[in-house]
Amino acid sequence: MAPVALILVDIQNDFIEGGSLAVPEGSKIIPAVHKLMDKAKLIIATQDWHPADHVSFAVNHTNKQPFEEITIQYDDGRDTKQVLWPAHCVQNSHGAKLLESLPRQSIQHIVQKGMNTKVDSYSGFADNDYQEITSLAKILYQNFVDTVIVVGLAADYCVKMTCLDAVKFGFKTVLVKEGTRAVAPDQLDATMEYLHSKGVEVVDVDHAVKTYLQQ
Ligand code: VGL
Ligand code: ZN
Repeated sequence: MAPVALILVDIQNDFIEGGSLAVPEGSKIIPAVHKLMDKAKLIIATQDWHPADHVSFAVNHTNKQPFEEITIQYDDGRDTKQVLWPAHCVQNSHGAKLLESLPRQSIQHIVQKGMNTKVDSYSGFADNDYQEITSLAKILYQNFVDTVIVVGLAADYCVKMTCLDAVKFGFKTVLVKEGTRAVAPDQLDATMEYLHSKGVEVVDVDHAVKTYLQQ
C-alpha cells in the first residue's frame, strides 16, 4: 500500500480555548488526533506563522473589527476578499506554538504558512489565490503518498482549504469528523457536505484508522 500521510492543520495554542482566535471546542479534537498519530507513519503539521504586521489582523487596519470582511489588493494589482482576524499565531509567540500535548517527535515535517505580510494563507498547500505554493505537495510526492488524512483547525477555513487543495493536487483526501471543529460551529455540517461534494471522504476516526492506518 502506498504511504498514507496524516496532516495536522494548525493545531496551535491560539486556536484552542484560551487562545486569541479560539475555535469553540477546539481541544475536543485531541483524542482523535492522538489515535491517528499513534498509527500514522508519516505525519506533517502545518503552522500558521504570521508577522505582527500581517494583513489579516484587524488591528493593522483603521476602524476595522475582527471578523469584518474587506477588499485588499495584491502587489500585482488584483483584488481579493479578506476576513479580518484577531492577531493570532504571531511568529515565535506562545500562541503560534503547536500544542505541547502532541508528541512532537512523531511529526516529521512542519510546514509554515502565512509569513507574507500581504497575503493570507489558509491551505497548507498554497497561500490564498495561489500567490505561492508551499513545500507540502513536494513532501507528499517525494514520499509517494497517495492518501492524506486531514485533521485540525479550523474546519471552515484552513482545514477546508487544505482538503480542497489536497484533492486538486491529486490525493485521495480523508477528513476525520471528530478531528476538526469550526470557527463558526453552525457552519460545520455545511462545510462537511461541501467538502464531500468536492471529493473529500468524511469519516469517523475509527473508520480512518481501520481503513487507512492498520497494517
Ligand atoms: C485560520 C483564520 C486565520 C485557520 C488561520 O487555521 O483555520 N483561520 N488563520
Ligand atoms: Zn492565520
